[in-house]
Amino acid sequence: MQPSTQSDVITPGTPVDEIDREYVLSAEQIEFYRQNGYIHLKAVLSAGLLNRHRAEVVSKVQELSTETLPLAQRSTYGKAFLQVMNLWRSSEAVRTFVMGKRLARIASELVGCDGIRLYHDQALFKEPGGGITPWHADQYYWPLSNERTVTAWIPLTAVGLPMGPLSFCPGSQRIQEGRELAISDDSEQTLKQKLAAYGTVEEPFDLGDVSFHAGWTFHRAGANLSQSMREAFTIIYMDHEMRLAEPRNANQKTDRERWCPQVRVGEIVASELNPLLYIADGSR
Ligand SMILES: O=C(O)CCC(=O)C(=O)O
Repeated sequence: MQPSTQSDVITPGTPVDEIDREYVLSAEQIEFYRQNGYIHLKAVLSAGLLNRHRAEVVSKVQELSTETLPLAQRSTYGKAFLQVMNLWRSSEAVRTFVMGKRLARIASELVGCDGIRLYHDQALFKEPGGGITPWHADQYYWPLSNERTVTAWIPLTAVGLPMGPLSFCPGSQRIQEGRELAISDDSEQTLKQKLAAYGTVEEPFDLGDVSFHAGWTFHRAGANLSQSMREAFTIIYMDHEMRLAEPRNANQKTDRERWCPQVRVGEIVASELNPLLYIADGSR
């Protein structure tokens, strides 16, 4: 994907915070996402904004991570990253970032829905020497009624290839086989073989780049071979009219309790944890 040029739209006289300002997507970029199930966008956020966000996220991960085992004693999942979820609930600064309309609007336009809600956020910090993130599709974990979901993967520093940037299998959001696999050694082995014919796109990320991938797009990340922490923050978005589906596996039952409290099967997933982030008519 060729880098897009930065193309903010600012109405004269109405200062808008960067995190709410529009990032104009071209029709080609939207088409690229729909064909390939992911897109890597350039210059979405400024270094200043990201550095401030990074400082807060790093301190929250230090405070809230419950991982105590040395890398060598962890499972494949545990070696992949330190994972701290829904930071927007414990930090006002992260809340402002996650509530921002800039990324939510991109999500809405890529998915093709007229409003976006939050499913949840998470910090995914791959430690120096941390292992691979095995091939998987996120929506295996989610008790959601349709495919209108998208994750923004936001590196908080530049991420070169040795650090394990997120990589994607283009077009794999249409593949049904392998959707039943949780992140594991098995998903890595099985999907590596199944997806080989489709290829993998693995690219370094500059600071400011953000990728978006669909819930059923297969993706992975390499090990962190560098001496630095690979710090990524993700926001998972869903169609604002998404409904709760009957959980289809144990992981979906856990997700339902964690991210959709009090929502009943068939209802719109609009608990206090799922705020409306963007509406195309301008009302939000
Ligand atoms: O950051 C990683 O290593 C994995 C991220 C991922 O799988 C996701 O955001 O869906």
